[in-house]
Amino acid sequence: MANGDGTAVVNSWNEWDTLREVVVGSADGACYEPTEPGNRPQVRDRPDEPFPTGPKPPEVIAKANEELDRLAEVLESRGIVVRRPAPYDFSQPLRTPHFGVENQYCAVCPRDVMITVGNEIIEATMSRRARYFEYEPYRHLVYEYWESDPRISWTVAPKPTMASAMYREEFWTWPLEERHRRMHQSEFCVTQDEVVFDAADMNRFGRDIVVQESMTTNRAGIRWLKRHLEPRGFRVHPVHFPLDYFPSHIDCTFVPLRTGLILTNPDRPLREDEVALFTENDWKLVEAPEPVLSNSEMPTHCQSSKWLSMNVLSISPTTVICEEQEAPLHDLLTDMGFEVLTVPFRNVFEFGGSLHCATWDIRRDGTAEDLFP
Ligand code: DAV
Repeated sequence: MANGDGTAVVNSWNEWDTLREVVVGSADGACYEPTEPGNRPQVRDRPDEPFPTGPKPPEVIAKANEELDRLAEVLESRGIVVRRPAPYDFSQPLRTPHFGVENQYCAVCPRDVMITVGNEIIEATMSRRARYFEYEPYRHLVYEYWESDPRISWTVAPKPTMASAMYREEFWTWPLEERHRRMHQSEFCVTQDEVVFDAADMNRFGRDIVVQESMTTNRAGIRWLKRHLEPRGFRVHPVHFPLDYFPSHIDCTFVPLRTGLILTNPDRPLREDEVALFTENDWKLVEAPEPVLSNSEMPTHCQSSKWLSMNVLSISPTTVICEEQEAPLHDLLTDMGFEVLTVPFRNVFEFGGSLHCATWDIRRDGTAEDLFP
């Protein structure tokens, strides 16, 4: 397989090996996410109020940037190289042959679009119109890495049309009972006709890649990943969390912390027949504690759940960075032998992500291990 000796400029095989270089997102130029067939953003607890459009207020952006900069400083203080996205005008509307959208989103969450799989960088197809060009703020970095080391490969996944036919708009109006009835069908707001995936629906475990089927990743997307990665020596495992009726991105649901240990979401158990892969290989699944903030205490325009609490960033198999107010999680991790570093990050929640979402690892120690022999 494409298994180097771990010395390439781009080298990251899992979520926890010692981190050497990372991209931290930026809120510069961020806009509110527009309403579109793949997304119905709502003002928290006031679903009838119109969701704002256009650029986010400068003070909201400044507060998030302060926390992102602080994270960058903490990482640098640990000797990790930190890179940032290039400026990008997200207020530009988009018009393609298949859709138009009034503005784009932001570069707070590189994890959603970019993924390092071993020595390869993959740009995800993305699932929402406003995020179609979200790879652009990272392209200067991709070119730099790709030019500097011939061992790096770079793949852009096929762009879907994002035409109306790609979406199932009734999804948004299904009553709860209907969602429950359909929970094992894995049919959400995107249909199965085109290849669709966000990078954040993947977890990396050495030569095994786990992919969640979700609102942002369909079965064709998983098939594409399988056909792309398996000839390169990886194994791709689809996973499902049937009680999550609005699944999007795996990193608030299933969070590997080191070899043999995964932090899980007590509200979203892994489908029963999929647990065996982990338990039969002696992996321990440990439930995250109840988050400190309830869903209604999350920022007004945040579209993610309270489980951003468990969206932690591992900088080594023994050191984890957590949001500073999540004391029950700090205690659990400390009890399990981790060194816990904390940073304030609540103002970044407004943009839909926490520490894992807001980063993209470029280089960690290690090579392709077989963790599920
Ligand atoms: O579980 O609330 C988080 C999405 C992070 N990008 C959730 C989704």
